[in-house]
Order: sequence, then structure tokens, then C-alpha cells
Amino acid sequence: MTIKLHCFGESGHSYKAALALQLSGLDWEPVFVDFFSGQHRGKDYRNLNVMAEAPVLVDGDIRLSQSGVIQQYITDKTGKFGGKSEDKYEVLRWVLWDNHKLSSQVGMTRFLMNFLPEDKRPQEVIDFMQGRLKAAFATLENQLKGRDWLVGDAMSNADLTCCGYLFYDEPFGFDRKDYPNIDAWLTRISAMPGWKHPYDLMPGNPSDRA
Ligand SMILES: N[C@@H](CCC(=O)N[C@@H](CS)C(=O)NCC(=O)O)C(=O)O
Repeated sequence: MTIKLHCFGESGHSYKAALALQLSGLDWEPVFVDFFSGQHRGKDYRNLNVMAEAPVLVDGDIRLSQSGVIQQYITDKTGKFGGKSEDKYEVLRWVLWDNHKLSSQVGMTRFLMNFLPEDKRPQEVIDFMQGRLKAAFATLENQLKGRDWLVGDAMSNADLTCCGYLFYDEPFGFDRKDYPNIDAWLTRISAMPGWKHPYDLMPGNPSDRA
């Protein structure tokens, strides 16, 4: 049975799940969530996910939200991206760090800078968030010093979670040129067979609302 992922192109959190599905080789298809019309706040969507967030994975009777949980489900189903058994907690550490310090803050900053009407963009908040993000980018850059992958010697959910927002071109205070280790790592990920940019992997693109 084809796995369904409720998602949308602008969502880096969705991309973390979509990319793991895509690279795992599982049979899956995206289901568009019309986030910018508020679909995720509606009753039907809340019945799907009480947290009112994308992504949501549906595989038969199984329904999961939270990209990190979905990634773990894909690992349990395929044996891929979990890292060596002794690295299991290290992978989890990076997934939790990403959800707290990296993707959540990039997602918010990118939303404020790009998807809010120009006259509603709160510059003070954006400046504050960019300061926080600089620290997160530095953490990632340091971890990747002298290594190909965040944990162990192969791509794992640690990489699949942390890269989620960093392939997007909309400005959020990140320039790959400033972070050579992150830049090389993103190039390594995008060289994986089957890799696609978020806007090529999931429906929904800022140009749809232009
Ligand atoms: N930690 C969650 C974050 C999910 C999330 O915040 N998704 C955004 C879309 S990118 C969302 O649906 N936000 C709804 C809202 O904040 O109202 C995950 O990794 O799945």
C-alpha cells in the first residue's frame, strides 16, 4: 500500500519526512496541505492531527506526526538511516536538537521574512531570531568539521533532520558560503540517489500565491 504524506512544499519539517521517504525507496505519495489557506487549523485536519501541524504520515492504520517520529518509523520499516546501534542515542540527540534549535527557529524566521506581508514583518523579532540561528549554524558547522556526516560514517536521521530547511533559497540569514562544512555536507546529501529539492518533492510553492 502506498504511504501518504500530508505535506506542502514550503514546509521544511515536511521535507525532513519526505526526503527520508524518498531516499528510503519506500512507495509513497504526497497529499497537499493548503497551509496558507489555513487548512491545518480546520476540523478535518485536526481529526487527522490534533497538533494541527504538517507533516502527517498515513500508512494503512498507522498515522504519525512529528518529522522525527516519522523518520524513526521509516528506519524501523527499512533498517535505513538509524545509524549503528551504538549511535542510536547520538542520532536522537541531533534530532531533538534540530527540532528545538535549528529547524523550528529557521522555519519561524523564514516565515516572518518571506511569507508574512511586508508591512507585518517584525524586524526586532527577526534580528533576535537571526542571532539565535547564528549560534545554531555554528554548532552544526563545528560538528561537521573533519566529518562527512553528523553521526558515524553514514547518512542518518541526524543529517536528514538537520538539513531540512537549509536547501531553501528564500532568505533567513543563512548563506552556504559562510559555512564551508555545512556547504560540503549539503552537497553530499544532494548527491544521494533520488534526492530532490523540496519544491520538486512536494506540492506547493510560493509561486502558486504570486
Ligand atoms: N516538530 C514538528 C514541527 C511541525 C511544524 O511546525 N510544522 C509546521 C509547518 S512547517 C506547521 O504545521 N505549523 C502549524 C502552525 O504553527 O500553526 C515536526 O518536525 O514535524
